Amino acid sequence: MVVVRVNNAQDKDICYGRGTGRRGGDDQYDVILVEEEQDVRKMVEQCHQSCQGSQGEQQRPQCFKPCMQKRFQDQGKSQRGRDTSRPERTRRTDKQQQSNNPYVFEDHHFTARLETEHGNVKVLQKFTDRSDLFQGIEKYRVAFLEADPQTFIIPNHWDADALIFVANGRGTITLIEGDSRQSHNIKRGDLFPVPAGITAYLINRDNNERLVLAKILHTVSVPGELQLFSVGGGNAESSFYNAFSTEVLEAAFDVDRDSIGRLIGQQKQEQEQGIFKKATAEQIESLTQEDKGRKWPFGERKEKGTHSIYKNEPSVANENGILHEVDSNDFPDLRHCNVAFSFFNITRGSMAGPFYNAKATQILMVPNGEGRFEMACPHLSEQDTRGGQINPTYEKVSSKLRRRTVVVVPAGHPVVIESTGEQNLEVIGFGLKSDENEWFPLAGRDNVMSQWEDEAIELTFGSPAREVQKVIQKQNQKLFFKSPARSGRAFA
Ligand SMILES: [Cu+2]
Repeated sequence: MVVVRVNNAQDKDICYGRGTGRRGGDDQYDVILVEEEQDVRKMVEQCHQSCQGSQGEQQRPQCFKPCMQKRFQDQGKSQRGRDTSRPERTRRTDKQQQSNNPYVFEDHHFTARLETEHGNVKVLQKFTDRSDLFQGIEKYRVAFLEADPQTFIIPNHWDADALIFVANGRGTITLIEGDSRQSHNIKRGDLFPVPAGITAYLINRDNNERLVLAKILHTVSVPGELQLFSVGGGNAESSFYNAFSTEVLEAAFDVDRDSIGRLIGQQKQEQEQGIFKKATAEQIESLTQEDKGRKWPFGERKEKGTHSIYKNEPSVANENGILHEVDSNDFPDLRHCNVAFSFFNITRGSMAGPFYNAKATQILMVPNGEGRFEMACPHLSEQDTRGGQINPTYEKVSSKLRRRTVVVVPAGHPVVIESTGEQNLEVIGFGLKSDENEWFPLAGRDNVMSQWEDEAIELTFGSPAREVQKVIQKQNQKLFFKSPARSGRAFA
């Protein structure tokens, strides 16, 4: 899944007598070496710290060098003393791999917050638990909700503002705000916000299809910590009312103890437990009539609406794919959560990009299909400092994509998404921290180089402009292209 280049990073290490003989220049990819590289990086960090300051290496070599030598010796001892049989090594390597590709999240990075026979809510781990690179998006969480046909999800609220995309199925969402109640029918392709603290209930009104919602949540209480508040649906333990003394509840509701039992913990035996409940056709019929709630009397309240991504023309559409985008100009509710939305439908055997996002860190979520992605990341690579020059280098981050894979693409990072399965690849993109994100293609029509003057091209690439132009202008599709396999080439 992960590829890590170690050649440049090793140069420094060789100075301290632990080189592997692989000096820079030979494009070596080797996972085992990553382990050593990580150890060395950690030691360098520790020695910088204990020698006071990141310039310790240059400014205080008398401190830094002995510090490193000592740590190498210590590590050598601890490694000799340790059982270095294969399982241990493999496990560590997996961990190192993970830390070297913090951008991809799979099924096992989700935790079920709610799971019953008729549905589940799965929340992705906190971004900053994975890597410090995600400090900028610390407050955001990602979740999927799935509900069986004809299922009611009991009223609840979260301590987070949610932006929700209907990835599959159709349903009805009802929001309660003070004395106003609004119901909206929702279907595949709809986007809608549910503000923090607003009580909402949801119904899958389809007879056959599962309702699948992809959510981005912006926490408003403890940064990145997400909590659900529920009346429990008849089982006492999972009701927040249950945390209060019965006497308090008796006084608050002005009823006796038995009556309080109806709110918590007096569920009929035959009724199922949990937050997902099967509903009858009549109940669904009644719950799914849109906007039958009492209207806000002053007429100035802003409707918390829904927006279909298919309402406007796609931003890009050709035989290789379709891109739908929604920003706060199309759907003003997005301004509150400061999120731009994209939906890629990539034709089988095609790909999107390379492109990059100007301002948004994009959370890609796969609701359907299979594929792979590649991204260029300067964070994971070392500067190339050979020959007295200092230049940036870029690590290739890549992974397979399948249903529920989540990928973080930080702002500015060039990325390619390829559809490799038997069906189209669908990718949801939540663009965080920018409700009006722009993206720029790096190949094909309108690519960033297409506006450059000839002199700029010649100075940049060192070849005659007309020859470079042939390369820049050859592809005339925009954003979506045939993938390497279909156009007869394979990925290296
Ligand atoms: Cu990066």
